[in-house]
Amino acid sequence: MLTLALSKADYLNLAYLGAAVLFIFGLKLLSSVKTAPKGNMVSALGMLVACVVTLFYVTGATAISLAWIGGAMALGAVIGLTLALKVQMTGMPQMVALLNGFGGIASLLVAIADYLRTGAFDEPIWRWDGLAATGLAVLIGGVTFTGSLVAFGKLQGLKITPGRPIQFPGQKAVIALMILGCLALTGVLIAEPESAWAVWAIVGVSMLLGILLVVGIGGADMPVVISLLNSYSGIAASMAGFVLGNQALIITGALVGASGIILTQIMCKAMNRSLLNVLFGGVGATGGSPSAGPGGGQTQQRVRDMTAEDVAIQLEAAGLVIIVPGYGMAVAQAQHAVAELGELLESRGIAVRYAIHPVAGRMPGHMNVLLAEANVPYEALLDLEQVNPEFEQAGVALVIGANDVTNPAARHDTGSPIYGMPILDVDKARSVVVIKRSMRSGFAGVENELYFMPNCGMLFGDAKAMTQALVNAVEDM
Ligand code: TAP
Repeated sequence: MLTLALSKADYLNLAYLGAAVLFIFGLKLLSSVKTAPKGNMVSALGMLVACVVTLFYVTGATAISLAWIGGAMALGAVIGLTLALKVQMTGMPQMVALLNGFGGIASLLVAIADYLRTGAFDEPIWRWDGLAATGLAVLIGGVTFTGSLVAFGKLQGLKITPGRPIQFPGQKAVIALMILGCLALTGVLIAEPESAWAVWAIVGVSMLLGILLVVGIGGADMPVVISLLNSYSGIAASMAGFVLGNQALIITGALVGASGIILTQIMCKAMNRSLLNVLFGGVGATGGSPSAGPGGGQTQQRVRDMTAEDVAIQLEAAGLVIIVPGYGMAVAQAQHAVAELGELLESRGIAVRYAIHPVAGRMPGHMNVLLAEANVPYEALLDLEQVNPEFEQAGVALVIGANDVTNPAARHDTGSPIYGMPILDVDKARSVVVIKRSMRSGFAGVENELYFMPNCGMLFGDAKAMTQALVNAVEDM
């Protein structure tokens, strides 16, 4: 009779395999808006399984280890929960940037701790592959940590990290040399494992490298950077998994690394950026057009002011209205008023579509989530490629709190930081109406030439109040 005797390590690996299956299944569910919450829960269950078995099988679960690890987990959970509950949806990219950064520094610390622990034995047993993984975990973890902090600062609008790309001649060569230097230091570590100085040198160079890689990228390209750093944090975790010989960490890190790089590729395509340029920290450069100053703007050109009643007349006369939501709609929480206006126009026989730019707002899918919350039918949401040919048939393109994603300068102004980014062709509609509060610029910090076009009118005010005013004006007609 065949008997199956499983060792403790077999049970551990089986549990890790189960966790990995849950992660993959969770990722699959995350790919659709409807199943995403379930995907989150399934992945979280996988993480719980991985944590519990690691705690009880790997650490040996002595009272002391449980107290230390449990205490650290409880502290981390309280901080994480507080941040997650407090963060506004518009602040999600900053939150994700911080989480990536913490992931990177955690991998770096794990790798260093394991290196120092091994070195403390009387006769340390070094393995070349463990040392290689140590060097790479420190390199990628360090880059992820400081790079994410710079990305956080840019997204948060901190003065110390200006949104414009900061570049200097030979920057890419310096970056390439720093990467090669870290790899050479890893080689030194493999050849002479006692050279702790090499580890500390990789820490220093990688942290500087993280800063250089991200300061060279313009604020408008931060969505690409965040997904790239997310991928890096996964690769760093995977390397830390090799250092510890922990299969769960290797698999989880690889999944994060792979899905992050796929998302980066998708974002690069959406922003018309080359992945290589993003990897080497040089995108959105060349100075940029003058930014409109707060409350007024620097331009001497005049814009056309409109009232809600003027706009209502145009809406009533349009066969097709395309609504273009952006960050301002999210800030004003105007999505319900927008949905109400859409329904009202539809009830008057006017076709309504919603144009969704892939980076409108401040996170991937931001506009989809908000409009779904307001029960806008999913079929009415058209992405960039679908909607752009429709603008020529539209009577009105109603831009609600969107700015950069509608700026025609992206098509021709080679000096603009958004040059090359695909935009929504709102200027091709018969009439464009823009709801915003002032002439202030959008996230990229550049003036929008759309506002000075002859077919464009401005309805100045808060997105929610103005959309509500439009609902009232259309109802009164
Ligand atoms: P933005 O270009 O950021 O412009 C938003 C506009 O909304 C601003 O010009 C602002 O003008 C207006 N606004 C703010 N609060 C408002 C309110 N309460 N009522 C009415 N208007 C208001 O937005 P966008 O067109 O959605 O483009 C997104 C930008 O963010 C892109 O540059 C993108 O690269 C970047 N970004 C995107 C992401 C992702 S993944 N989506 C992540 C990070 C960065 P006033 O101040 O004059 O009102």
